[in-house]
Amino acid sequence: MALSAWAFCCFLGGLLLPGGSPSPSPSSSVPRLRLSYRDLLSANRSAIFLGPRGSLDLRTMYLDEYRDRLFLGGRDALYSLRLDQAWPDPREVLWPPQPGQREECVRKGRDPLTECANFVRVLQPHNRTHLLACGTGAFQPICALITVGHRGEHVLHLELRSVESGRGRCPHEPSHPFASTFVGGELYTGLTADFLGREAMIFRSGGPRTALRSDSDQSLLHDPRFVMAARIADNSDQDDDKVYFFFSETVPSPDGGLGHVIVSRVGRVCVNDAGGQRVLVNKWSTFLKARLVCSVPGPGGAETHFDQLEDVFLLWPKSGKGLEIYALFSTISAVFQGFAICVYHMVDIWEVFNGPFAHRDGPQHQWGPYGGKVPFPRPGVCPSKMTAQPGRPFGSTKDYPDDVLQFARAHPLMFQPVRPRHGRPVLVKTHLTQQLRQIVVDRVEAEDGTYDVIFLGTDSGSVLKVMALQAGALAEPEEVVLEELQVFKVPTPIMEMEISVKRQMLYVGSQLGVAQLQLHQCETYGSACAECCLARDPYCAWDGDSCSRYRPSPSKRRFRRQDIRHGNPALQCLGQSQDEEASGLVATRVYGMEHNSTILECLPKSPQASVRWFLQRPEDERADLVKTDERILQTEQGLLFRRLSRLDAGTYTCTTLERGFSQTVVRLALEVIAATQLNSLFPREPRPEESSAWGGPASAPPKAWYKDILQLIGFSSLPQVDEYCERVWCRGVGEHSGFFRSRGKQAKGKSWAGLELRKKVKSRVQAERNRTPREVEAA
Ligand SMILES: *[C@@H]1O[C@H](CO)[C@@H](O)[C@H](O)[C@H]1NC(C)=O
Ligand SMILES: *[C@@H]1O[C@H](CO)[C@@H](O)[C@H](O)[C@H]1NC(C)=O
Ligand SMILES: CC(=O)N[C@H]1CO[C@H](CO)[C@@H](O)[C@@H]1O
Repeated sequence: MALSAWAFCCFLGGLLLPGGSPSPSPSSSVPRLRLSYRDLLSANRSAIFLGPRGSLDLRTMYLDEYRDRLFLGGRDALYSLRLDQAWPDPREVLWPPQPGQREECVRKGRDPLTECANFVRVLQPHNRTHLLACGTGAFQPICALITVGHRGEHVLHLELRSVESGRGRCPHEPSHPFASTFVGGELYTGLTADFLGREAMIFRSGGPRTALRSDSDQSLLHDPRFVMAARIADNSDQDDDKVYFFFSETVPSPDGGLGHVIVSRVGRVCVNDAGGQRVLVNKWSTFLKARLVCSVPGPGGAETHFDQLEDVFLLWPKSGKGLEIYALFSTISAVFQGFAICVYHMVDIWEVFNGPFAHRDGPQHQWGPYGGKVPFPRPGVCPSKMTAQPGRPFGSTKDYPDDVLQFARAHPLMFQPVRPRHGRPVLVKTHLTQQLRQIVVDRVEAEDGTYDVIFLGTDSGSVLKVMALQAGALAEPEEVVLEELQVFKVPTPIMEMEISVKRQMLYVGSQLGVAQLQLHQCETYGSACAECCLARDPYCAWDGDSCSRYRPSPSKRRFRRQDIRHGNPALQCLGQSQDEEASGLVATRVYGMEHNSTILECLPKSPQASVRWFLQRPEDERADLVKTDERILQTEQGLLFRRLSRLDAGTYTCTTLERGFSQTVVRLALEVIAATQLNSLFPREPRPEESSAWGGPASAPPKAWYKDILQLIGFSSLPQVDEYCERVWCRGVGEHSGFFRSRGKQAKGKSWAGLELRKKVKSRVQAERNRTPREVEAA
């Protein structure tokens, strides 16, 4: 009774705890929900494709929303999966290197297993029936057309006649950073295009036009790591379309010292660039780049920079302008390892490219804004209606005056850097046990606003689902980690992530294979309004019966309960509470042996909740907070008794408190078996042939408690004995350390009861099952 009164008090937010000091509520950067690989599979939240050989050695992925298919590029093979039905109906096409090339590759000293194969790294839509695929070809890149059929057909076929050299279109190395995009029949790539991986360039090829490349003497690119390439229309004039590249570079230290620093860049070229006529022949004449800054302002103007670009996601607006670019950065500082997410507005990038060019008089000089006269057409501007004015016939970059091309060649860098929205990251993550590799963002409409849900792929095969809540332009964003999803069974870096908003799915690729993951599964959060509300997942809302997918409806009637900003169930779920029901939870009977150790398990769904244990002894009126000491420890798994005393018997209630909301998770009635009882039950090891002795006069166990045990276990369900033992009662000494280690914690308790007892109970139960029903009745 006292317990439910307490729960009621806290439910209303007035927080005064009866006795004991509350454990501090863990920060919200801890995932509120952690789902294991097995959890995800068994709930149908995810499905995995590893190919016929158990690993694809995946390098690239192309999500084809038009055809409802997912194409995968692996080692010596390509795959096609159907997305429009439950069964993906996988198709495979084998594509090894050209004859003799594998041997040639090995002969040149490359690794036969990890390098001398055809790793498919390019999959781009060629036309309505074909894809362009390129692979490393065992260090001799090759490209080919792949017949994939019209929409509705499911074919996959390599056009052998189309196989040709892929030099410039695909790197030689299987893993070197690389970006490509296919625009107007031509492939744009950012890569190192030679065998030694030294000649970095942006390359365009594949169409009727002559191939175009970066000028190598110019050192436009310093050891670049390309992350992404995409066509972005600057305005409605197609002539002005550009392909943007996102990458990081290693440049000489700006202070003129000997060292090098890493900086991140956005670079661009005009789609209609044709190179120069006398200068920059077959070279880019419109290439420009600018620095992307992502830093946290510190005291006294010192800034912590996140300079290594890891991944980029383009968040296209539903309509019109306003492209936003989400970028994931890391630091490579020796002091600490951290990650940051910065958001850039495309308009800010344009502004920087329209601003001053960076200039310096010589390598030893400081960079400054170029102050002289800039020639016309302005370098970096695409030939279009704007440049082709009467009397100024600049219809192609080949018509550009030499001074324009010379200027472009000498000034590829903009003076201003691109700064992120609000001037700082939306999210900073330090002290992570894992590294972040990939980012995907979904803009979700919820009851109280629009939220960007960020999916982060880690290097340990998991995906974090995160929000950065911004209360105002100046306020520090609040990080909310909704879920941590262990997508792959073994730790493996996530290399590719694609979102299908249409299907509400995320496609997650690692070297092993690909996982299809639902963006949300609202029922996982629980079956109470408060649980749904505490989850703060903008995809989900309480509909009166269950936690289900939230869909914005035009009518303003408020029948959906959701509170993303505050996650306050007290306001949302008044009259919807199921807490009373929970406090009426029937206690489960559990047993522990005197002088032995035991654990009362309580695993709250949310690690953000603080756990409290209450004990009501048989003679007590009310429940009191359990006092912990060296003998009784509160662990992440539950209440651990290192040495059980008879006085510990009673009803234990595990409650959680989260955002002022309290819940009963479990109720356990602990009975303590006296050491003397134990001996009388199992005087000697029973053997199968002695089974009829069970219940017989010779060894009749006089106490009633064993019946309870067997009732709990159930005669007919022997496998549950193990499970039961595992959970509450008898755990082997060797097993318990693994149990804790798997959850990243070390328990202090060493002695565990029950390995012996478990064996005994098992053989007893086995014997019981072997008996005929009549024998049971007779007993
Ligand atoms: C998962 O999907 C399979 C096949 O579609 C179905 O048989 C099974 O019941 C589903 N399981 C759950 C928990 O939804
Ligand atoms: C796509 O390109 C291939 C190769 O050039 C060609 O054979 C095929 O007819 C094209 N398909 C369509 C629909 O244009
Ligand atoms: C498995 C185990 O540790 N059992 C112990 C339980 O307590 C009794 C009495 O102290 C011991 O004899 C058992 O060895």
